[in-house]
Amino acid sequence: MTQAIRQFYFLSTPVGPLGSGLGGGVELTVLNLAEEFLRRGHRVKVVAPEGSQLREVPVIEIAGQLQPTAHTQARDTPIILPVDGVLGQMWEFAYQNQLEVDLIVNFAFDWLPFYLTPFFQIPVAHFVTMGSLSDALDQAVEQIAQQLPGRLGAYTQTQAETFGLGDAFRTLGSAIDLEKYQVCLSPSSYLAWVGRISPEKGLEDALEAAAIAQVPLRIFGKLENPEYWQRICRQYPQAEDYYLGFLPTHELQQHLGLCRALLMTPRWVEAFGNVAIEALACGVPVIAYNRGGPAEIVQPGQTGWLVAPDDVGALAAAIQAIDQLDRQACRRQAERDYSLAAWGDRFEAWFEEILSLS
Ligand code: HBI
Repeated sequence: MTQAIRQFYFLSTPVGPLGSGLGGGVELTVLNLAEEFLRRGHRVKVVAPEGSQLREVPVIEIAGQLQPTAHTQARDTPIILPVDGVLGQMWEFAYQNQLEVDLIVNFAFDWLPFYLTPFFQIPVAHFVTMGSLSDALDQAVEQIAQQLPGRLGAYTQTQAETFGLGDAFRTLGSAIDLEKYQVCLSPSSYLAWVGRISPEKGLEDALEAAAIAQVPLRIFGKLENPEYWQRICRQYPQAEDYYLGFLPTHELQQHLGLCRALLMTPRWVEAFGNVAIEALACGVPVIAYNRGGPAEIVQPGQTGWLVAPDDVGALAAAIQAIDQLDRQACRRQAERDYSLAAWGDRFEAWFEEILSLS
């Protein structure tokens, strides 16, 4: 059945311009979904802070003060709306122009878009990009779950469960452009760890497990927290030599493909964990704590191992059992579950369901 052509506004995160990296994983999500929907013939415009770049995706740039990031605040933080903040300006634009589109999709992890939803004539869908972080947002999400069922989307079930709202969320997973990743079936001797170098990502556990297993490690990622990195290097002097920097996808996937396995050691509930599917796309199995998004991605004994969270000894034992895993099966799983086409179908079905109810 040919899909109806629809018109969308995608309202991006207010914490930074798209392309700046400040928006983390949600930048990739907005870019990939907009490109996939344009490929399908839909009309998409991304509303985002000024300075946003999105290749050939139409962007409506909005001026205003950037929104403070939610993931560094306490649970009981009051709602913050800076004077002339970009978040308010983005939603003012959406409200004034709502009749131009069939559906508005929110990608901001902020209170305002949820609060405003019932006042719009046009339906607003919310793709929630992190687990529960604040009481204010939890309440706003719960309001939507009760008043407008079907309007909430998330990456994974474990992420959705942090809100304690039963099956109020539709889980959409994530995707990557598989053509950018080549399979490597003959790895070298080292393991990989990929991610922002920041406490919640648990890099020291990967270093400890690699030391116990006596296997070298390669570290890739943004040096987000320098004082934390200094602490790591004092505790594990070899970390300096292991660190290869924050690489663009093309170079990262070349290094990643040469790894025997990727170690994922998240301390928090990782909403998804795109690095896991990047590794699988290169034929690299994933050894991860059984927590958050990676726990829904890894197929134990096939494409990786899941171990008890924070159990470094169990990580080391899993490293000894890498050879039981199948690198071809890793690539096959990426193609089956994490292609842009499969992911685009899931979003299209979600949006059609909302539009059929509106
Ligand atoms: N904080 N206030 C706020 N709003 C966001 O949209 C937001 C954030 N922190 C992090 C973030 N988005 C993204 O990096 C994650 O959603 C992936």
